[in-house]
Amino acid sequence: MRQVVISGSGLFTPPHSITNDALVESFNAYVDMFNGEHAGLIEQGHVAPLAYSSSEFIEKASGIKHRYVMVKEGILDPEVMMPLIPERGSDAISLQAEMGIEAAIMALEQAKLKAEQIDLIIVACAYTQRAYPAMAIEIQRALGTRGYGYDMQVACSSATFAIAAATNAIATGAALRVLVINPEICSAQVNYRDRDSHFIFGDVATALVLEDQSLAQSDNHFTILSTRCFTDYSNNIRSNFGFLNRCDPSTAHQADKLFHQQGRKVFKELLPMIYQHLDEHLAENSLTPQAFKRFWLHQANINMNQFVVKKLLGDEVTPAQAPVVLDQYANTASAGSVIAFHQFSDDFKTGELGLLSSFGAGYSIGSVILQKQ
Ligand code: CO8
Repeated sequence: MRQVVISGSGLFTPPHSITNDALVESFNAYVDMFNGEHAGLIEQGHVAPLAYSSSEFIEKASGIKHRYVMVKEGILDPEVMMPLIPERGSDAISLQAEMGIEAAIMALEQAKLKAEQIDLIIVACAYTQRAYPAMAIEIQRALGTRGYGYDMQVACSSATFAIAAATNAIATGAALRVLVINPEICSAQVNYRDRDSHFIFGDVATALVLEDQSLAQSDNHFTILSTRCFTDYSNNIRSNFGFLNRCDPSTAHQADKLFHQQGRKVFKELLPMIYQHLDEHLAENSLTPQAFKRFWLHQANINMNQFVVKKLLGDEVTPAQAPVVLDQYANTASAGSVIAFHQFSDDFKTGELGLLSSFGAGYSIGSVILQKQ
């Protein structure tokens, strides 16, 4: 079996920035508007009044301070509350492909590779902007890579599941060099009128180059020692968006087509699954948590991550052991742990171990054990 390495990573940060305060101000303006318009029904007890959001709550409950978005127009307008993204013609490059390409170019540069040396692209993210043709194939054409490409969706675990798929493809010889790209346009899926979730997500794109170690042209890489994937069905994080929506016009535009979740339940149910998954993955590889220099964890909630690292390492955990990027980027679905890897992996010395892990809707959990070469 071929040894597989990660030899490059890339990060594309969208141009627009939204602080918690700006988001809360627009949400609260929407609340005033809604409560004003429904004052009579609220007074009669037929409609429940909406409550204000607050930056203090958001930061305390999630650790999020800020997010980036591809298009800001509309999001903060209480009459609109969604990004207004004009549709592009079929011959123009898609928005999501454009984001992915930016990250991919950076990852290729780091790996010292040209696009034509790649023979598989996997676009892995929570949502693709169309069903077909695959975003990966559009990116393949735009970059000039060889071979084939496909899209896959496993919500927040898309990146780790794609790393597992790419590792298997290289190990078995189906491909020699793979680009895994995670272009996340979360802002299109957010219900900015929902107090429980209006603050959670941001947009971003990340990319990784994986290749057969014997072919690697950069000596700065991480060997993939092992990957592990787990799923267990749950409705607690869900979006019902899809082609079937138009087949029932009476419900086609209801809020369930956007992201919604039972955040508390997710927290309680997912944490034990994450502990068990990571325990088993480490045990299978005869490793203890203490053997790891760093945990590049999924970036959904800072409190959740602290539970995970404390369970693994005890109370004495330094920020460098589990870096946080969600304060700036918010939850970026599959890309969060890859952003953390991209920003916090330069200080590794030969032989040091790191663990990249994601968890979220499905439920799904993925983990990848990496060793610096
Ligand atoms: N402002 C002020 N107060 C608020 C707000 C707000 N915005 N929202 C809720 N509150 C209030 C509630 O009303 C409640 O009040 P009370 O106690 O009086 O009832 C109180 O604050 C506490 O509410 P919660 O119990 O809901 O608050 P939590 O402490 O649980 O925090 C979180 C909420 C942050 C959502 C938290 O539960 C969480 O992060 N859970 C983990 C969820 C998670 O990790 N989900 C993964 C989602 S991502 C994923 O899987 C990818 C999906 C695909 C990508 C989609 C892209 C868009």
